[in-house]
Amino acid sequence: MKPELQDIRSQFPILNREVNGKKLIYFDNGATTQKPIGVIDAESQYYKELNSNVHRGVHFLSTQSTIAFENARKSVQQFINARSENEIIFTKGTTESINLVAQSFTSLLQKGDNIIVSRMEHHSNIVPWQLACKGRGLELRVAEITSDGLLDLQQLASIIDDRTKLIGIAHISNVLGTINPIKEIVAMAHSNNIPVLVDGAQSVAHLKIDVEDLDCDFFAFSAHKMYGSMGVGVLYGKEKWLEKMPPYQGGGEMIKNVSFDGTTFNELPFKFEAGTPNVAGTIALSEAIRFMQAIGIENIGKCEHELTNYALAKLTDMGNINLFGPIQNRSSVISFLLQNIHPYDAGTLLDKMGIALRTGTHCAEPLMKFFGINGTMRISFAAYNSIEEIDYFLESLHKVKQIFE
Ligand code: 7TS
Repeated sequence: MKPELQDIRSQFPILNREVNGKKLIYFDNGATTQKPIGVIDAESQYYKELNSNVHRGVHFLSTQSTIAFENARKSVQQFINARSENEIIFTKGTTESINLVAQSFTSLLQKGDNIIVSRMEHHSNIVPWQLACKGRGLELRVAEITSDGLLDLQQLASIIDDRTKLIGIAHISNVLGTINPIKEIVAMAHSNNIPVLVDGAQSVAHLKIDVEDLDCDFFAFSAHKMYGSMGVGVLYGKEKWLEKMPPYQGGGEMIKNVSFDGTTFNELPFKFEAGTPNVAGTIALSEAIRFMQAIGIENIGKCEHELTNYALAKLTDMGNINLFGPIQNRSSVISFLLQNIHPYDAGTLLDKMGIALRTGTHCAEPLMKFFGINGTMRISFAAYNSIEEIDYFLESLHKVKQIFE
C-alpha cells in the first residue's frame, strides 16, 4: 500500500526548516532531491560503525564494508533489472559515467566516425563527446527537436550513416520534461548496429527503469537525484561493450597485476573503478532504492504526474506565460517564462517567499539557443511535494507578477 504523503514528508528532516522566515517549498528536485532519514542515517552509521576501505583487507571492518558495498551493487542491478552485477559500474555521478563512455568507447573508433547527441541534452551529454571527438578526429552530429520540444525522429534517422558509432540521448530532458521514446530510438539504432547511451539523470527517480526492456547499451544516472547521496553515480553497460572497452582511469583496484613491463587489468566491474570510491554514499544508495520501492516507483510517478498536470493547468490560466516542452507524456519538470520578467529577478523574489526553484540555462545552452532565450524558471517535483505547495507557489508567483506590473 502506498504511504500517505505526510508519512513520506516526515522522512525528510529538511522539509521542516524555514528559509527566509518562510516554510521551505522545495521545487528544485531536478537539480537534486532531498534525502530521507534512512539515507542520512546509512551514511552516518557507516562512519560510526563500519568505516574501512573496500576490497583491500582481510580484517573485519574491511570485509563488512566490502559486503555492504557489493550489496549496494546488487540492489542497483535489481533496481534497473540489469542482467549481471558486472554491468554496474559505480562512478561519481551521471557526468562521470558519460565521460567514462565518451573516453573509453571512442578509443575503439576510427577517424571520421561519428557520434550523435540531441539538442535537448544537458552539457554533461554534450561536452564529454566534444572532448573525445576533438581528440580522435570524430564528428559530433546533432539530433534536432521540434518546436514543441520533442525529438525529431525523422531528422535523427536522416543523420545516421554507416560511420555512426553511438547515439547518446537523454531519457528525460531536464528543461522540457520530454520523455524520449528510448525503445524506438534503440530499435532504430540497433537495426544499424549502433549502440545507444541513455542519460537517465532525470528519469531514474520518476520512471521504472528496466534496462533489459529498454535494451539500451549504456544507462547513466546519479544517486543524488534519486534521494541518495551526492558524489555517487552509476554506469550500466552491456557486458559485451564493457569487455571490449579499455579502462577509463588507472590506479588501485582496477588492476590485476602491475609491473613496468606491462599491467593487466581487473575483471568487470572493477576494471572501471579506479581508486577508493564513496563507500558510505554507495551503501546509502541501497537505502534510497529501498525508500523509493517502499512507496512504489509507479506511485511516485503517478503522484508527480498529478502535480504536474495541476501546475501546468494553473500556470496556463495565469496568462502572459511561456511554457516550454510538450503538453502531454511529460515528466515533472516545468520550465517557463513570465513575460517581461527576468527569471533571475522572479527567482530571487520567490526565494524570499521560501520557494526553491531553478533559474538560468539549466546547463542546456544549445537548447536555449533553439528557443532564442537566455534562460527560464524551472520547477521540478519529487515524491514529497504537494498540491498545497503548488497553490502557495502560484499565489507567490501572482505577487511577483504584480510587483513588476
Ligand atoms: N544529465 C541530465 C539530463 C541532467 O539533468 C543532469 C543534471 C546531468 C546529466 C548531470 O548530473 P550530475 O549528477 O553528474 O551533475 N541536471 C541538473 C539540473 O537540471 N539542475 O542542476 C543539475
